[in-house]
Amino acid sequence: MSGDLFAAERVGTREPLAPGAVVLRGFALAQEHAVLAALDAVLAASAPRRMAVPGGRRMSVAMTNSGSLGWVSDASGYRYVPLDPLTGAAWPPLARPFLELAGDAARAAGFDGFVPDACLVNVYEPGARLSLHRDADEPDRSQPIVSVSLGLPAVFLFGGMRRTDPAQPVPLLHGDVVVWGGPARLRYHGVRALSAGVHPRLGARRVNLTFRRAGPAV
Ligand code: MD3
Ligand code: FE
Repeated sequence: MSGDLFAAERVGTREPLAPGAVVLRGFALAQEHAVLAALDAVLAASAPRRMAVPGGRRMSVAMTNSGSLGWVSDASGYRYVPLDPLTGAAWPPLARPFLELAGDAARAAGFDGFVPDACLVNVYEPGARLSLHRDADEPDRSQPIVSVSLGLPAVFLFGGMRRTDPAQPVPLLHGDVVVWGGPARLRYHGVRALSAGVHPRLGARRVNLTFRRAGPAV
């Protein structure tokens, strides 16, 4: 019960991380059920899979996509593609609850008119992590990225413009949304190894949605 009381206190607050980057606590909770239903449809159509990276290893995070473009990685590199290589079909489309949440969060962070064309869905099981990287595969850097955390809690690492810059740990809970753009768009970031646990709706998993504009600038 006390957990719910603390949760109610965080929801609706905003925490600036740096110019261009803000955490909107609990921002996805108002549309939680519609967003989770849309997520279920994506997971059923294009199963999450641990992709290979150049060099041959596989990522510990399983990934899938929604939208007209999806991010993939294999031995030959990273890119956005219109078809799921596993099914040969288009990625499942961006459902209205996804588009509304992404647009509303971007607007709340000061980025009006954000219309994503890609949503990368990251599925973490305990132990899965994302090492420090930048999101630099999108040609239109004027557009922000909107990140939605669902399921088990995680510690996000918010770094600087160089890989070796110190990274600030940011705990992210179910329903938290992070928007980053402008001067923060190319900062290094990562996610610490997920701790064990069970979330009432998502089980022993964390799911992160990142909404992006991956196509050419409009
Ligand atoms: C970047 N996903 O898919 S997004 C990714 O939680 C990715 O799965 C992470 O990085 C995840 O590429 C984290 C959240 C995020 C938050 C704030 C940032 C990324 C940020 C600030 C600056 C740069
Ligand atoms: Fe990233």
